[in-house]
Amino acid sequence: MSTQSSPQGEKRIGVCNLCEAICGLELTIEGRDVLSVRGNRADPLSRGHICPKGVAIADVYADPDRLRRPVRRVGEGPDAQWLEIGWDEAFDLVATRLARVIEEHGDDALGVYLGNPNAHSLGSMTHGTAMFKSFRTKNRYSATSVDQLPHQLVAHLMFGHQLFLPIPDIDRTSWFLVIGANPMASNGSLMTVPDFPQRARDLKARGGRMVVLDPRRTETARIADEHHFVRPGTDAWVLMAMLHVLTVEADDAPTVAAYVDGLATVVDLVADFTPERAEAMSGLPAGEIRRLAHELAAAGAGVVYSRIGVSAGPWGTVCQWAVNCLNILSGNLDRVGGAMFTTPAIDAVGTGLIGRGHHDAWRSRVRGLPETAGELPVSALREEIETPGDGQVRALLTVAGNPVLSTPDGSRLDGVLPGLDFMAAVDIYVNETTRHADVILPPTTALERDHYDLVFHLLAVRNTARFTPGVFEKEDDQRHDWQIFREITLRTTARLSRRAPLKKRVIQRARLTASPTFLIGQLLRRGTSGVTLKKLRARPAGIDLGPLRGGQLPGRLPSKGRRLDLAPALVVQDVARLAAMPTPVGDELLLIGRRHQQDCNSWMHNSARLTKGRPRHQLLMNPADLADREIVDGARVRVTSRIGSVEVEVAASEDLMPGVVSLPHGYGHARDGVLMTRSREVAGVSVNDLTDPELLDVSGNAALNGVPVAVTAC
Ligand SMILES: Nc1nc2c(c(=O)[nH]1)N[C@H]1C(S)=C(S)[C@@H](COP(=O)(O)OP(=O)(O)OC[C@H]3O[C@@H](n4cnc5c(=O)[nH]c(N)nc54)[C@H](O)[C@@H]3O)O[C@H]1N2
Ligand SMILES: Nc1nc2c(c(=O)[nH]1)N[C@H]1C(S)=C(S)[C@@H](COP(=O)(O)OP(=O)(O)OC[C@H]3O[C@@H](n4cnc5c(=O)[nH]c(N)nc54)[C@H](O)[C@@H]3O)O[C@H]1N2
Ligand code: SF4
Ligand SMILES: [Mo]
Repeated sequence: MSTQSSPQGEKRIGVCNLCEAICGLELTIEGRDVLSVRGNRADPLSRGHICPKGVAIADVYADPDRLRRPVRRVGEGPDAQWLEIGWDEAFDLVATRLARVIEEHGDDALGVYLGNPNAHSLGSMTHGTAMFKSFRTKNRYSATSVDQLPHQLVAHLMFGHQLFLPIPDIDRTSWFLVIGANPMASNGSLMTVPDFPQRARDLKARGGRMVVLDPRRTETARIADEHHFVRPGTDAWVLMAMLHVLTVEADDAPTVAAYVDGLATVVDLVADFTPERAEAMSGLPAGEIRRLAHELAAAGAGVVYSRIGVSAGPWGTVCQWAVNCLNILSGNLDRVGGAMFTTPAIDAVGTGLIGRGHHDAWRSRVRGLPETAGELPVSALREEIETPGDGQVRALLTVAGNPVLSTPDGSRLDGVLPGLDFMAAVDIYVNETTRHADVILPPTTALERDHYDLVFHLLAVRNTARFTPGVFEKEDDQRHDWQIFREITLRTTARLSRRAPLKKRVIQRARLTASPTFLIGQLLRRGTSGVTLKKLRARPAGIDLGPLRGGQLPGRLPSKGRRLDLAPALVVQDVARLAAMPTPVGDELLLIGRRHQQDCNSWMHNSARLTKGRPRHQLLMNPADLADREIVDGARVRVTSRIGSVEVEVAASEDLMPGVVSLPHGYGHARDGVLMTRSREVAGVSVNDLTDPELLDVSGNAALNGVPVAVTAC
């Protein structure tokens, strides 16, 4: 821990875990107070970058609404009271009730939901994973199926591992096509890229180009060299047409490396997907589609990147597959300036720490939806709780998640939670979801725990390693999340009549008892980078392992036989479904999401610092669409989908493609029993009261973008 005392407080190195950019922080603290937060210039990855949320990490730490000790709910709804209880009592209560449900109704009667912050906590990666393994339920859900599931499924099918994900080499590319991502607001996703604004300026300065396809002229579109509107949900047509140009229309027959199978199938598949058909579907002119394909082919070092606007759409899987194909066919996979694979100090892929993935090993009970990598689509959670019968979910454990606001038809999920026999939450707030829990177990937060990032070094635009000890010591009556997971696992399994063999139990206990930091030390020793925990402790800003390295394929392909499958059967079938999609009629409105730099999914609205000033949850709508409906800018409108309706203020914006409206997610806080003072004032409405659990990509990922809606004056 680097410590310097001065009258103005002590300097400490910290790390921000609020988004995937994992910025290094320099904090000034005094006693238990944070005096200031800055970016750490010495950090080899984030180089001093920080956004407004990084500063607000101090607000989470100091928030009086944050839970620090377990609470038990007494009473229901608006009259509910929360009683503080001791940790021992809380662990026993949770273990007893979970075990009872499993004993009486079977393993699948326990449902679990893992929220986004799990990926940002070391303890969750090491010990949370072990806890979930110990529950043998098929009713496992997470934010993955409202997010990046198509990326993982496609990586599993094409490369042989769900997390062997190609990352754009933004620092060396000369042509960067960004589809359905807004890194100026989100700071990058499946591309850990702290300081995106500077890296984008550097791209421009070396003569490179950035092109953005998005139904909204976003902050990223504004700084790009080119931006084109694309009708929501039709990117697959554009990408297929670009593949058509690179193959069917090319002067020379396309070639791929010897380790790539399936080229002929791809050429067949894209034969009818002409740029002209793509224009009719997407609104992007055929000539532009051809030019973009030619530019990519000629770029020398170019890369196509797409994210949640596309992966959380109706054709997420086809789109991610097509993106990979474009990078492969243009010769940009595994090449400097293209789409590259990281070589992190702890290689969660190569070491098998994270499984390769699988698909359709079982299906959900009610709707028959296939699992992916052991998870069912969260769009199926509500019906699994609501529908009686064998395997019905009767107890729910949520960890760092708020599915009532984050998943489709959230209000109906909200409505069925009180019917559970038992619900427990590992969370730091009484929020829209956890207010239904019988018990909430609050862990320590980012500034109070050690961190090594097992996930985001794997996805970063540069290879680095960093270990950050907790900035503050935890108080005696606090628990780290890994300690909570350990206790729930050991005490629940001890109460079950089905017992694993003694040897297995001894190993499990030993693993759960070792701290995450100890495990990191071991994992580093298993790697080949030469980085050790000791070296990392001596260099708290992090160790630079250099730029991404090309030429790693086929040696590092995780698939059996080190082959790359360009034409997985699942994708081939879904392309047939795409081909049958009717041409849009044009007069319906399509709803998409958006992220604002100062929002953080559903939970940072409790920071006064991040929520002061003008509200930013309005429905954005093109002035022409408003005029058609005789609605004035600023009016209250009713937005209605097949699922429900919400009332919200509308803001006219030329930035929206005509026919498209946008609402951010993570709002809708003014509900009985939510104990988050500032969030309740911010209120807003939840876009997921409009999104539809029936609208799914073939992977099971929710199609949150491109939802048909009507907008009327109130
Ligand atoms: N319509 C629409 N819906 C979306 C999206 C969209 O773009 N549009 N985006 C989707 C995406 S990408 C995601 S990732 C999901 C996110 O949705 P969720 O998975 O529900 O995650 P959050 O909204 O981030 O909620 C995080 C919860 O974790 C708690 N928390 C914070 N830090 C910690 C911690 O350290 N430990 C524990 N135990 N708890 C903590 C917070 O109190 C909060 O309750 O939303 C999805 N929903
Ligand atoms: N400030 C902030 N940063 C965040 C988060 C946050 O809540 N706030 N959340 C974090 C999380 S969990 C994630 S997963 C990442 C996500 O990171 P990004 O993927 O960059 O997420 P968004 O900013 O929502 O960008 C998605 C873009 O897709 C566009 N879009 C919507 N529908 C379509 C479509 O059909 N086609 C095309 N081409 N574009 C479409 C939207 O207009 C939007 O600009 O951000 C992370 N960072
Ligand atoms: S960009 Fe992300 S990691 Fe960096 S300070 Fe902001 S929220 Fe934190
Ligand atoms: Mo996400």
